[in-house]
Amino acid sequence: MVLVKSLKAREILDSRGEPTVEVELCAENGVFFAMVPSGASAGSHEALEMRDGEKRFGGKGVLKAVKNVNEVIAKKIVGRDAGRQKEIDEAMLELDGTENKGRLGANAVLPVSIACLKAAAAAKGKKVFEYVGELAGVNACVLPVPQLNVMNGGKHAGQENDVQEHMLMPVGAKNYAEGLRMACETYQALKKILKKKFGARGTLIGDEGGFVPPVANVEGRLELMAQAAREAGWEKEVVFALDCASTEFYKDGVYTIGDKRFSSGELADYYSQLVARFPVVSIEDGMSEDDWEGWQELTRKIGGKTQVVGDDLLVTNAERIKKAVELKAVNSALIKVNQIGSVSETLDAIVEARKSKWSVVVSHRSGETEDAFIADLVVGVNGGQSKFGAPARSDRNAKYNELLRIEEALGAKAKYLGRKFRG
Ligand code: 2PG
Ligand code: MG
Repeated sequence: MVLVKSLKAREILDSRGEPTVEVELCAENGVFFAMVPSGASAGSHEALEMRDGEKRFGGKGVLKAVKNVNEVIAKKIVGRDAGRQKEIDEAMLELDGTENKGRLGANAVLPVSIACLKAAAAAKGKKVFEYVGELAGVNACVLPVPQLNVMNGGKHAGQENDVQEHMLMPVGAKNYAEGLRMACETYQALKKILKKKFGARGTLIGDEGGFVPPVANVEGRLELMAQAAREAGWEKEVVFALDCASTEFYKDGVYTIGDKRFSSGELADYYSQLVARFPVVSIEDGMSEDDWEGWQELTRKIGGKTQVVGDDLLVTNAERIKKAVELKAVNSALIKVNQIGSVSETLDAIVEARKSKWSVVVSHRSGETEDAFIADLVVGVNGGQSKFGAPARSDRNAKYNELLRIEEALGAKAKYLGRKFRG
């Protein structure tokens, strides 16, 4: 039992210099903080991120969400046992009373939910990942195979009709720390190649710390990544993943990448060619958020060998995951805590995905903070894969570094799935 003594929210900045919510929770055993991330290529089925819409911060202030924590949520949560995660989350859901947290804002509910979890973990003398494991009913010991976004495109790089993320996965490593080193060495080799080829313009970076060189097409970017892996000496150890974020380049039944236009079927064929030509083992958001038939076709065509990950399609929502299971639309779920807005509902989504033996990828947002909770979450649920951006900028490295600490704490118990990253 650990009583919440007080709850206070404030407006802070995220990695893009835009406002977000931080909660400071005072419990009997100390003070605990939680911060909310924010997406740029957000799906339309996500829980509501409440923005003020007033002049300050170009409409992006979050003082309404802050007020909702301080004046509405605090009344309901102060005096409760932070160790009763489900009850805390349900109380907030009831208070909100909408389908999408439209009254309070997911950015008000989520940090309270996470701060309670941190307080409860500390009260039990557990590390956060261990306590997540207890909540999820698993023996938390699996370090994720990271997907590291080393080349940014699309909305994260100020470009239109473009694939968003080009990622490295160090599947040939024997543990997480070694995998991180392989990825970093490849990232640094890529930086050298880009500098040589394009000068200083080649190593500018996007929102998630990946490079944004003047290479407009996916094939060109993957070739450069392959060259970097070769030069770093990790050609055999490193494979690739893409997040196309295709909702951003879909309109009226047509997908447009650069100057090429595709129907869903043609796009699925294009991805088939890509995975045949490059060591691409995972494709996220290959189809748009409501193009269920496109998703089915894609999974039929490449899902046997390739991980087909739903992000904007599923929005960490157990109900949408159930529908995707029924329709055989994907074989993997991306998990983002702020898409659904509470710890309990995030765990429900993971349980739903696991029932069908899908793989699970725990993900950051393009707008992040120094809060490393998602590193604890991915190990806590034995997620097996993470997506935390490039190994650059402290908003991303806060997570990578937390995973190093967790692997060290687990010692001989730590597992790394490597080539069996899909579980
Ligand atoms: C995504 C995310 C994170 P955003 O599409 O998977 O990489 O981007 O947070 O902008 O939605
Ligand atoms: Mg995505």
